[in-house]
This record gives sequence, C-alpha cells and structure tokens, in this order.
Amino acid sequence: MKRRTFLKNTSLGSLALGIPAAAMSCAERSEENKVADAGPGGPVVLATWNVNNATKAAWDSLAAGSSALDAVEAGCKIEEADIKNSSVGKGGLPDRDGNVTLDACIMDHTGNCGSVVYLQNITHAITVARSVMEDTPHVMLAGKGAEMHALSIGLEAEDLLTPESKAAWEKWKETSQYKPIINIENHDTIGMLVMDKDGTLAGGCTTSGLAYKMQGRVGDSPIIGSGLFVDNEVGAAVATGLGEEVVKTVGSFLIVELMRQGKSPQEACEEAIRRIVEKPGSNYKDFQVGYIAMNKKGETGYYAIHKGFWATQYQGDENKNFESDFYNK
Ligand code: SD4
Repeated sequence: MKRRTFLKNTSLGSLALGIPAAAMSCAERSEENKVADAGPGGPVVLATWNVNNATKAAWDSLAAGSSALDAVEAGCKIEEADIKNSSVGKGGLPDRDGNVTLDACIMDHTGNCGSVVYLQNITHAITVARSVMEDTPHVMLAGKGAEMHALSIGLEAEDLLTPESKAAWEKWKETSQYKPIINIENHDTIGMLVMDKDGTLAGGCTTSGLAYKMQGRVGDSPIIGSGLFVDNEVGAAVATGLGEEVVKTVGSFLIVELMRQGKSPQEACEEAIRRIVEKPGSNYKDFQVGYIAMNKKGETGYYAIHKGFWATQYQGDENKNFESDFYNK
C-alpha cells in the first residue's frame, strides 16, 4: 500500500478536529481528546525499523487485554533477546573497550517514566526501566546501581557479548585506530509507540547505543524528551540514529509539542529533522537520524535524514513495513 493511501485510511478521525490544540482552553482540549479517543485510530503499534516480531508481540499483548505499557515492554523485549539485532540488548555491539552497555526508557499515559543508562549484564533493559518507573522514587538509574536494581527484581545476570559481537569488535579494532565511529548504517535501536483501543498511549526505547562508542557514552535513547516522549493528550514520538544530534534538539519532545500546535505526526517529524540538518555548519551527510510519531487519532508519521529508514506498523491485524521519506534527496 502506498504511504499516502495508508495515511488517508488512518486519518478519518482527524476530520472531527479543526482547531489547533494550542488555541483551546483546557476544557475544550479534554473534549477534543474524548473525540479523538472515540475515533477509529486504535489500537496501533508503531516501531522503528523492520521489527515485525516485536510489533506482533506488542499487538498480541494488546489483543490479550494487556495495557499499552505492557505491550511496549513485550515488544521491546523481543528485540532485546534477539542476538541477531546488533544494536539492542544481548548481542548488541560493545563500546571500543568491549563492554556492552545498554540504555532504555519507557513512558506511560500519565507522564510517568523510567530509564536506565550504562546498564551491563542484563538483557531486558526495558524491564529495568519500567521497574525504575514503577518500583522506585526515581526516574533514572545508571551503571552498577541499575544492574543491582535489575538483580533485585529477579532478572538474571548474563554475558551480553556474544561470540558474533565479540568477533565484530575484534575485527573493528584491527583498522579503527580506536576511534569511535559515526556512520549512517549501524542503527537498529527499537523505539516503539503503542495506542490501545481506548486511545491510551505508551512508548519505549531500548538500545546498546552507538557501536564502538567511548566507554561511558550515553545517547538519546534513555533521555526522556530526546529519545522518547509521550503525552497522552497529544501523541508520542521516538528517535533512532545518532543520539548526540537528537539530544541537542530534544527531538521527541519537540515533535510532540509540534503536534500539540496542530502539526500532523508526519509534518512534526519532518520539522524535527529540519532542525538538525539546517543548523549552521551541520555535517548531516555523515550521520542518520530517524523519527516516528503517532497522534491521539492513531495517525502516524516517520521521517529521516537519509534513505534507508524503515518503520513497522501493526494495525487492523496486519503488520506492514514502510520505507520512510527522507531529507537528503
Ligand atoms: C544512540 N540513538 O545511542 C542511539 C543509537 C541508535 O539504532 O539509534 N541505534 O545514539
């Protein structure tokens, strides 16, 4: 299905709304949300990259009656456990010293969120992030403390460096001169946005970060507002790609705020990419960033700097992969 046809099919609910949210009073806005919630949009699962197993797991979780938050966790866990995905969880490529360190965050419809950075030896970073949100008074745990918390909730320690990721790192060391690489290919971070049948939103993001990064480097993926943002009144967004550029522009929060001001998810993603590439002296030709977004009507959008970014959407009992449009034509 062509993207335009697809968007048309998912935007019926938008006809009910003509007034930019920014111009409304609170009472009017909650009335708007009621209209949107009752629309034909949900349930929808949207994820970065071609992750059909992950979106299906999230969909199945929703179908079994679980919450949007449960669905996000279920979907993200699929990629974390997949050792063939070299950007997430077990099998993720290590830093330049051979340490696999994970970043993840999760956010629910009430604005609650949890995050882990520099987590080692635990496959399911998203589960730890959720537990930080639900079981602690904090939003973010790092390093050893995050690992200790993971063990305290019953997760098992395991070596995340697989024979394949170790071999890739050893090969990299032969020619790399120990320089962290910035490239536009090596990104498969899973970002997932879910809307349940009642219009409730949740999102998650999980990654092993940039391959062969400096030890201690943390990207955008665990930073609420940069790698992920969910506002149940408006919509949600998540990022993949070079985290430094996403952090500098607080990309996911920006997209949600642009949607609040009346932009469609697609327009908002495009504007967030423009904020990166149109900065004076931007070297955008050397890196990739991609965004996905969803609004309260179940409309979706995705956009990247370069060709090659994909999104997967599960809706109406169908899993579909869409190649994103991009800036650098
Ligand atoms: C990061 N945004 O650590 C992540 C990397 C990524 O697919 O998206 N990989 O910067």
